[in-house]
Amino acid sequence: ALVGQRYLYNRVWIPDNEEVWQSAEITKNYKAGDRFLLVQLEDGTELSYPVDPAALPPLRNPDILVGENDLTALSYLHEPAVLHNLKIRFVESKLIYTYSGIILVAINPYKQLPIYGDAIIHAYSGQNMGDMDPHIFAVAEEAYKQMARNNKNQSIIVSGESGAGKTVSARYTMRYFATVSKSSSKAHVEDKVLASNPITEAVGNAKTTRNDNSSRFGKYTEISFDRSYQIIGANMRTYLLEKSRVVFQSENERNYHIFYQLCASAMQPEYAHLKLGSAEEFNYTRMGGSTVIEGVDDRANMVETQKTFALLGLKGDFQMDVFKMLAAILHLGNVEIAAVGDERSSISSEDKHLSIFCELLDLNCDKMARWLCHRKIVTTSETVIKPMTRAQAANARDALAKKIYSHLFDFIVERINQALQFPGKQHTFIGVLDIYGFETFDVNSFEQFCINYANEKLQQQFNLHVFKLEQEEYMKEDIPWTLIDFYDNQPVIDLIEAKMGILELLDEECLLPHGKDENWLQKLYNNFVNKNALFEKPRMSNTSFIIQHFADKVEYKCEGFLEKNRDTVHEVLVEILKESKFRNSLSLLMVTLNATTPHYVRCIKPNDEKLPFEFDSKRVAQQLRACGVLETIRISAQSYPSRWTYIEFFSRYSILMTQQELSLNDKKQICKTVLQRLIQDHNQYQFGRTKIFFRAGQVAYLEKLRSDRLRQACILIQKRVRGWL
Ligand code: AOV
Ligand code: MG
Repeated sequence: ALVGQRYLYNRVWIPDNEEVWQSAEITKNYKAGDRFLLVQLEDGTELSYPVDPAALPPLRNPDILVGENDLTALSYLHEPAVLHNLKIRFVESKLIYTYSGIILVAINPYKQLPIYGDAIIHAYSGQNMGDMDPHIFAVAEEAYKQMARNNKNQSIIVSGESGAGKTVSARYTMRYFATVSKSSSKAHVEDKVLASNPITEAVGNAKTTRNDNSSRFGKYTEISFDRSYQIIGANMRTYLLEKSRVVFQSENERNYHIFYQLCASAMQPEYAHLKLGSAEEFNYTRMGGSTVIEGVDDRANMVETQKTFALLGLKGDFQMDVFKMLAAILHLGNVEIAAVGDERSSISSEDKHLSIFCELLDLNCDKMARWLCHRKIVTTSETVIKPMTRAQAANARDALAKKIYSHLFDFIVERINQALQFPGKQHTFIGVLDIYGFETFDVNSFEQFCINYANEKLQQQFNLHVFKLEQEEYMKEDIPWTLIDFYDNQPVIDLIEAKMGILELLDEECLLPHGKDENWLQKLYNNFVNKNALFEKPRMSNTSFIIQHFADKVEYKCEGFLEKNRDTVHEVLVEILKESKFRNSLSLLMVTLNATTPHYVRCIKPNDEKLPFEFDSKRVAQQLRACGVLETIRISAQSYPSRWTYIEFFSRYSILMTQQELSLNDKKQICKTVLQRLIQDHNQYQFGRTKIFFRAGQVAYLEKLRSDRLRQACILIQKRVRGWL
């Protein structure tokens, strides 16, 4: 069929090193078996382009479809079409939002746009998604409307890579709900719900090389509504805070914002007892080399943080306790550990920072100094106390700092949650998920493994949802159920979480008294190399493994996996003891999400320089592949991407209908007869109850027939006119 269509269309996309794809026109008809395609590029250059007969270059869409606000309306659905459409909208029309079926694609403009005011919120309120320009508010409205119409809980799932705009999008959806459901009577419930954002950002966000305000944890906020669909409170669950940042930051990165806010306010008398100074004076805040962020005033932000705490009812005493713990962590990081020979270490009893640390937390200083440099080993027969080397002791000190911070973080979240509980019974909720997206760096460790595993689960949830929706639509339209080959990432998930999978082997190794990262890795090699296609051993390394994720291949370094896994296992245990339920689990999140109606927002970072409206095709293409947009497109392309009602079809293509066909009085029957005549391959469409379902490429074909007919008609008219003259 493609070869046949080749005669009809001469506009194709060919790969390009810079732009990923470039537009070209075929100048000589392609014949089956040809190894070269003669094409002309847009700048006029002629090119002989080598082709593989099995994979001819993708076709361009007819012009009427370019700039569509829904990508799935494109007739040819493939990467170049999607990329081109997004680019035209973003660069030429400055439109950052586009639908891709049920997904909202949001491209970060890196510029404040006047499209978020209350007037715009009210304009979207009560409207239908299809009637308005794509917008984050349209998604929020859709969730709100479906909640009210179906009495069902909803979720808004925001994903995308670091700096793509997830947190900003999540904030806007929350503002939308706060605005449309505002009631004058309540005690600023909406304001309090919104106030949870700046607080969690102060303690859970930090400057990274990719984003000055990067979230270093995942967050699911459930906004509760009563029977009249007004906000009556909220509840947050957080996931996987990056603890290592408390004690270590890479170059040009910072620790959590709150530390700098506190240091910037150190001179104020009420903080004198914290004995702080500038952020330059503390190891834990100066390690990244730069303690300030351009355009950010840490001191002013401290005032805001305090105000927000107060708004939530978390008053002075509570705040001071938090600040004390934070100051204690900074002092702990400055405690000096001296080596005593090769085997031992010690801390001077004069150490100023240790004594401040102990004073702030009300601890015994001598004991602390001793236990930072020794460890207790309990065996069945005896308990021995062993000295630690300087490196081990420094490690223990950092571990303590991480532990204090992560407990403090959980404690703050817990208190915010308490502050967001109001009297009144929750009728329904809308959950907003702002998680970190799929990550791959030069060196990937346990953190990336967990993040990518979480994304793998989200992707699966998404695939199943799309599949279910398709199925429902087919049933509604009485279309025989045709099996679509869906991409299913269950095999990767199995590799990770099934019995004897990567995680179980990791847990087992952690339980062994002499468990080692390398031994665990060896077991992975033994179990999976050449046995599981999604697992590889890198050719040049004995310390890493590669997983083929749905988005990309990622190489993980095994170093530190055991220790970090123990840490999470241990925390889970602590959690269980504390409140007999572990809320922080991924599977619980999946259960929640599955019980809601999901709405998806995929954020795209258009360039790495944070330049306004700059579209780097390479980077965008890479993200479209990774975030599942192309995957949905592929699912659409395999099923019936274009759906037209009979009326729509009739009015657009009546020009293609014969007098005889038009004389039939049943419009639906006319459409059927015409289509059967125009497209011989009956597998290319299906007649539903109210709509016609087209396979990819068919609408483009009909458009071509239509424009040819119009042109003929024009010529005919011109001839007649000339004849009259
Ligand atoms: P992220 O949440 O996706 O990254 P953010 O939401 O923090 O990314 O966005 C990063 C920055 O991009 C923001 O601080 C804004 O400057 C800008 N930005 C994003 N969306 C918009 C918008 N709609 N309009 C204007 N500017 C925007 V991370 O948390 O690092 O994965 O972990
Ligand atoms: Mg974020």
